Amino acid sequence: MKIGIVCYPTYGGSGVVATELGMGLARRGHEIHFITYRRPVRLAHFHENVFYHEVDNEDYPLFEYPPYDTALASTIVDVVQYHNLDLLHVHYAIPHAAVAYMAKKILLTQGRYLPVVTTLHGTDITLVGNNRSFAPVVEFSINKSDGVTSVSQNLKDDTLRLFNVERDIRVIYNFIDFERFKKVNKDHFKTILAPEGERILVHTSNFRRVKRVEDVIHIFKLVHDALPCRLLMVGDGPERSNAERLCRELGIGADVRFLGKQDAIEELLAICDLFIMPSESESFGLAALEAMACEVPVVSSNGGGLPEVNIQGVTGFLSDVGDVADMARNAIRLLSDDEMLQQFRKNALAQARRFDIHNILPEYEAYYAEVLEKSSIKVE
Ligand code: GMT
Repeated sequence: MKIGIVCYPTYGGSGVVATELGMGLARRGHEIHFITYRRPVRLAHFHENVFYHEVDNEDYPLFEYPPYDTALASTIVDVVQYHNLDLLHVHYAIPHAAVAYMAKKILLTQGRYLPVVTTLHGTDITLVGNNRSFAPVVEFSINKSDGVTSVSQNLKDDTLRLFNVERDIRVIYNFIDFERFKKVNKDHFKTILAPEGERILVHTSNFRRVKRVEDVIHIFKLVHDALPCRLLMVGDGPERSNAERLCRELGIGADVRFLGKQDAIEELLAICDLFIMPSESESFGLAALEAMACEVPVVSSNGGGLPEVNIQGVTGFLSDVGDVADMARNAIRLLSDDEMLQQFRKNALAQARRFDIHNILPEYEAYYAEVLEKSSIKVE
């Protein structure tokens, strides 16, 4: 198939999933065309069957906000026409699903039907999409897509609860590539970061409010009071300076390392004992899955789709959102018991294998085939 993929190219779950999906499909022989305003972070090297089309968002003194949607729609039309795409897959509803509808309408005037699949990732539904300034367009464009997928059952349920959706939504989970995410020996890192054999806790995110980064610090403070440990904070975003200030206030600054954005996240996960994810809501929690694939158990909130990924008492523990005392208790329990920690490490890996890229990619391929078949009936 010739597939166009529209996504956000920056650090963030939806862009990562879209890029890994495209590269995985290309390895399976499909021709993939990424259409974004910047080269996706994970598309660093040359890949056979992969094309990249940059959206040229012309600026002009009249524009306070350059009209990205218009530029994106024009680029989609252009790429579909000249590369003869079979299908367009847009990731994150805002504004991609609405822009895809516009491109589809333009292409129809030229006698070409462009089937569109929209993947809902989370905040496009639960946080931003639900906002009054976007909701009518989100609802409309979901209903106008030829296929809609969501990354968890919980996100599907939320979408049906929050919007008047007339079409079926297919759950296709986030996935993980074990070629990259696996436990490797990085003991030399461990010697540098935890020279006395301290336990290492880790949090990775985009440091937005929804991640409740300050909860991570409060949890760590309680664990730190109970046993020798260090915390790695990976990523960057608006809440980072608050978190750094809180560490200083709590007197734990020396044992917390803010590492900023990191590409080789798997190398850091390799030396970690516990992943902390106290998010307000998480449609799936790709970062937790990445940790589990590297045999790191997870202490998380039970917000959104997290219970579909992190299994209570098996791969980690779940607590109510904001219950830092309970999360800290669970962390201390796990980190103080070697046997239990080893068992949870194994369980985490076994659970992560359910989301192996080799199982999930065929689900997307089958779904595309279904959508294409229905679309061909429409054209006839
Ligand atoms: O986590 C974020 O805020 C980034 C966001 C995105 O769309 O880039 O991530 C969402 O999509 C990921 C991939 O499908 C999911 O694994 C994350 O759980 C989801 N984030 C939230 O729901 C907060």
